[in-house]
Amino acid sequence: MLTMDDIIRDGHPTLRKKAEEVVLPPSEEDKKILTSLLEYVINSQNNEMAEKYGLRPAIGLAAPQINVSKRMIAVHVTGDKDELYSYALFNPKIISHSVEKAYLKSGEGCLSVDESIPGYVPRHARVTVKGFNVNGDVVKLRLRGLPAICFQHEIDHLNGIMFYDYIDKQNPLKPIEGAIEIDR
Ligand code: K3U
Ligand code: NI
Repeated sequence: MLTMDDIIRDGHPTLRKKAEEVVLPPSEEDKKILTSLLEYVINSQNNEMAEKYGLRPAIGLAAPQINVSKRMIAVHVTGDKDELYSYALFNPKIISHSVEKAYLKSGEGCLSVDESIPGYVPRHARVTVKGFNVNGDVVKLRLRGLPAICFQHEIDHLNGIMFYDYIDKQNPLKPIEGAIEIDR
């Protein structure tokens, strides 16, 4: 079971590398890693587990954050209508996105960043993500709202990108023209 001791922190070179594609069908080892990412995220949202093991709550996690430079992510988050998006994917890819932008009103956080960094993070409002589940079956998802933001945050980790890279350094709370504000 993963804990915060397994999470590498900002400044570690793995967080800035482009992660390698996972060879499919996946090895048993890669399946275990993928499953452990989703298990962390689910456990972190369970108050008893989070307290017992000191897990910082999260809605997503990417393999580079546990110092595995391979293209694997997990997301466990609810959408606007309380529908659950619970996915662990190999080789996730944004295959199309809206021109329209969106951002979280409260900004973003990251398990690999210990301090809070205020500022708006411009994202695509809607994305279509294609990836492969633990069995190697193709999965295609059309996303908006917080789930869309979360998948983009996690896929960025596979490309060595951190959320704060997008924050306007002069004016972190500069309005993002024409963007949807997500208040969650
Ligand atoms: O955003 C977080 C959250 C936790 C519990 C309930 C509601 C929100 C915590 S930070 C988080 O989940 C990161 C995790 C990371 F860095 F390891 F990937 C992912 C994230 C995705 C999108 C927006 C903000 C944070
Ligand atoms: Ni993160």
